[in-house]
Amino acid sequence: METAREESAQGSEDDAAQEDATSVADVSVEVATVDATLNKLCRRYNRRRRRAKKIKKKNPILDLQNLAILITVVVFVIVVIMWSLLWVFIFRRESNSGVYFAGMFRVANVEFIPEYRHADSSEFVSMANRIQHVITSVYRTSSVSRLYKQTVISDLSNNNQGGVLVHFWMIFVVPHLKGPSVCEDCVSAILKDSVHMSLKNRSSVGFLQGLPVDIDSILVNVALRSDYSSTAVGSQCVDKLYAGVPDVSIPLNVFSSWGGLSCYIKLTSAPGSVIRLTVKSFRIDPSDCVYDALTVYDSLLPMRGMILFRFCEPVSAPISLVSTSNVMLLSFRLTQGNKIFQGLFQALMEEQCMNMIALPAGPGDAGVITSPFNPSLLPRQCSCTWMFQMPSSALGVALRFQNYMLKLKDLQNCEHGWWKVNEIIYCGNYVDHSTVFRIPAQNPEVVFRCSSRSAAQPFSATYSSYNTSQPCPEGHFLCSTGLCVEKFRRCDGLDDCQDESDEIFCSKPPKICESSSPLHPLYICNGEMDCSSGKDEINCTQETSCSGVSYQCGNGACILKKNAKCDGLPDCYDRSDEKDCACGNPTPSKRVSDSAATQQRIVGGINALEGEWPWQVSMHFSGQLYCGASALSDEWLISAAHCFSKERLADPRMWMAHLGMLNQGNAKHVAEIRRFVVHEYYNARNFDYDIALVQLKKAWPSSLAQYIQPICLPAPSQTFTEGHRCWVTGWGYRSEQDKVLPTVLQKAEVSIISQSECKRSYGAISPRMLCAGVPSGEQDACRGDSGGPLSCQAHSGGRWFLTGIVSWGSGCGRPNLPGVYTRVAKFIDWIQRHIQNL
Ligand code: 4AZ
Repeated sequence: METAREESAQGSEDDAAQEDATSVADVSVEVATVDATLNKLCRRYNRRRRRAKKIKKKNPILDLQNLAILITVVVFVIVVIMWSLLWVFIFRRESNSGVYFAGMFRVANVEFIPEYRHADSSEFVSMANRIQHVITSVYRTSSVSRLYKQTVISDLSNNNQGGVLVHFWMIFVVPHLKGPSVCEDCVSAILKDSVHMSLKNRSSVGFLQGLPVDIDSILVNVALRSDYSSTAVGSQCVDKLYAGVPDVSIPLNVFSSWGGLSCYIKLTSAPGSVIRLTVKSFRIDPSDCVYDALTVYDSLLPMRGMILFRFCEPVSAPISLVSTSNVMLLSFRLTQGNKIFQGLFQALMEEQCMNMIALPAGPGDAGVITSPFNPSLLPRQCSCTWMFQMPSSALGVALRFQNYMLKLKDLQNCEHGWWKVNEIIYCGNYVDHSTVFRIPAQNPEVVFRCSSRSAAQPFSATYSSYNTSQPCPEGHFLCSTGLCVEKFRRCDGLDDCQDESDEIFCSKPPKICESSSPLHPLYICNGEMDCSSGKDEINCTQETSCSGVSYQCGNGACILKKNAKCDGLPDCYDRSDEKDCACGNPTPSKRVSDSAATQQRIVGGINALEGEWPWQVSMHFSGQLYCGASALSDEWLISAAHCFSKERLADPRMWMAHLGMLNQGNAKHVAEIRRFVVHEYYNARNFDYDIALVQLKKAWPSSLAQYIQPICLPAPSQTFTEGHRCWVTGWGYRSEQDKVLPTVLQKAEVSIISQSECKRSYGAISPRMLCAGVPSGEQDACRGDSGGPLSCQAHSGGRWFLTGIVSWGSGCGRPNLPGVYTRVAKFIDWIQRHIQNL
């Protein structure tokens, strides 16, 4: 076919060549008659066209080919045109994106005039122009000059340190590829360097083209374009309020008619004062600040480094917080709905926190020291000094804190307060119990500095004198928390010291069953027959005084039976112990072959069976398994705080919960997350309070009850004595060196380890922690299992309880280094405070 076409094309070319030769001869002969020649040429041209047509008719393939070429050319041209248009109008525009910075600095030696408060006054405009000009010339002569676009002065306010505080926006236009060249640190450094070069006489004020700028006050933060446009001059949603007279309350109310918008209120107060904001009530949908939020800034622009506090949950009891200087910004983000904020603000004169305290010699509390502005939240920056004077050198000062504890400072920074007590440095930390800090000196000086990034819980401490040679009264034991407890409480099975220091290294209490003296409380009604006569397990439903080892019924009465909850027997008079027990009872699954069930896997684990752990959840961050969790209800999961506490991990939109799953990727239900409730005392250094609740956006459908089921929460009194066997489950690594996660859910059997033994292994074990493992270490949890359950049954066939949450450990599967779990029984009140109707 192809050869035939080539041949015919060759033939026609020869004919044409022949004709051309003839025509040249013809023209040369008949040169006289032009008309005739033209006629002849026309005839010849027509003849040639007819012949060409004949050839084309003869060859339709050639026709198609030309058409194809034509179409290709047309399409190509269209694509080129469209691509050019796209590049010109979209990519070119997008590849030059704006980068926005919010900044502030103090202009010293300039007197503030009230007209500066109004952006439309000529005084503001003239001052703003001057500052704008200075900033512009700094950046126009810097390494980022080509990217710098403009500076907009947003606010001029009077400042407690004197001069004028300037808040400004800076805009850079950056081609995508050059993005990093306008990093926050670089932009900030350019301004600081310029001031630094002009510093004189060891002062912090440098002169930028005659403008006296305080280098210590410079702060530049990258910000959102939307923040710029919504706070810009002329925005509909910015309100400015001023408190000129101290202690006068000015009401602040925001209603849902603002719904769906980002609105701002800028507060300023007279120089020398600070601002106290009181939130009386705030009605929003709790959503981890994703949808509704009030963010309070210690500045007049939304600067990340100046966040004082974020309200992401509804507020019903008043909370107040205090700014560091005389400015504050409230940024409301409210979605549609009935959202209401009610509060007030007032100017307060700055406190000089310097106290001389002379203590009387007698016993008992002599007074109270508090954090500045208590009960307002602890400010971001503050300093207080207390100088105590004791009447005798034999006496020292005892400070009894409510929810706070001082610990010797180590290499790390203090996050919740920095203390200097007689030249020794301590860090403050929040705890959920009281502590006593003793200073064995006659005239100690105690200095406190706030050191948190945002406002924190306030503290107070009662002070009293104590005898330095005998801190506790006669017959008392000194706990590591500084508390004094009666000696007979040592080793009684109850955590009287709040840090178990009265319960560690106790010899195992003897089981004296025959004597008339009472049996150790550990053995009474713990569900195990400790005396052959069974006397330790009789009359367990009889009411007793309430304590940490008794079960509290719904009506408030307490019974001796420790594990009364959901054990199938109504023990409480009001039968409340058997209420809400639709949990921890997996539907029996078909038995799998023994070979599958005994296949050795991770740190002694084996494949779990379908439906065996229906509360097990796999938490995926950015599409990857990151942690485990357990279902508590159709809307709430429970996991470890460390899974969600870092900034990057705290965004619920990045997470998905996979429920009713045995093999990764085969979840019966995948749920979006509404919010995380991370324990407020979670300590990232030692993993104390490592617990978090996870609220799903939507409840999982009840039709999946066969595959997804909640686990039972233990009662606060629940005890599983050492050696009790439980199971840890998860899709975490199978060894420390493992690089591949298992597909099938793994389960490993581990034994509860006594707190004393756990402390022997690790030292710093808090009462909120629990160890479980096997001496060889062969069965253990590992990376990826965190947040998942340690499930325990009181007896075979009984319901399963969430005794622990996988938290930490030294490596995985190491001998005598068991897994450390969050002790869930310690958090029942906390869980119930956040999940009503559980
Ligand atoms: C972890 O990194 C982790 N062997 C969890 C548990 C254990 C160790 C590490 C316990 O998530």
